Amino acid sequence: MSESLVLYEAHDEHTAILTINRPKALNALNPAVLEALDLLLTRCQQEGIRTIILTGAGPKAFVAGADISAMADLTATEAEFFARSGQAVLDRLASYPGVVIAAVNGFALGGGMELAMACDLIVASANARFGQPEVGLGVIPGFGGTQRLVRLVGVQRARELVFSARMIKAPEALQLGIALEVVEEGAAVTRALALAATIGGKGPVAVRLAKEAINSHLDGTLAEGLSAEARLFGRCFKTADQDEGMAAFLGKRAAVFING
Ligand code: DAK
Repeated sequence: MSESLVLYEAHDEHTAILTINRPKALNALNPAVLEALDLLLTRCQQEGIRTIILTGAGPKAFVAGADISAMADLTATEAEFFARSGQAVLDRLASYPGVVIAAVNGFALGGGMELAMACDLIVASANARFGQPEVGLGVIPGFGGTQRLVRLVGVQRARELVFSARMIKAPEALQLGIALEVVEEGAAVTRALALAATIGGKGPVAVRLAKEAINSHLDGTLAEGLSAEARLFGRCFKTADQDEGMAAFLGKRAAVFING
């Protein structure tokens, strides 16, 4: 059997590292990789994984884009299907009931940048390179790049990056708000694990509901977002974690959350 296209490593009971594993093709995304990722997201959910760290195999690339050789001969109908199935996997990442951190360890181009932007947080190594080169190939970003990039950097800068297909280095990605942090080369996964540990000490239900509330801002108006926030805030008060978190504060002790 061929080696797995996406590797699964349980770092601890609640944290998994998923590694896109096609280093010879700079981890380019083809339908089989997307399917493998989709299956592993199901596994993560079934196993109660609260934080997923997504990275690329090898020192050179996170993901250098959709696989150009797999895309070159697509018909318009097949291309639309490919785009929709890619978007579906990225939507699963974006709405995963837990935190997803992209550890970008090199090129994150095209579909690779879109994959990173579908994650909740992006930690970039100093050698990370981001870009949406699609117009140079005669296509547009197809995995949500025209939408998520606008939300991260604003309309005008997104236009400039997409129209010019300009590749940017880690410091600019940090300055534009694409990367949350830049760490030294090779240290992105380690830093992501540290973030996972910090988040893991908080109320897991509250973190999930906070993600849902923040995402609802992205999908609608401010009024809709505030309404969702109020609803989800109310839901917290049905949880044992809320009782525990507040009792622990008042009792001047550390909270022990049960994720319920
Ligand atoms: N696809 C397939 N193979 C790729 C690849 C890619 N995206 N990127 C790199 N590779 C392969 C190279 O072909 C090479 O393979 P061999 O020749 O060794 O067999 C190997 O990885 C190493 O790459 P290089 O030799 O080129 O390495 P360099 O260091 O010289 O250059 C590079 C690294 C990242 C600058 C360069 O490889 C490069 O420019 N790669 C292409 C980057 C790119 O254009 N990415 C965007 C792809 S387009 C849509 C859905 C989705 C999308 C669009 C539409 N719909 C269906 C509508 C998304 C599109 C994209 O992501």
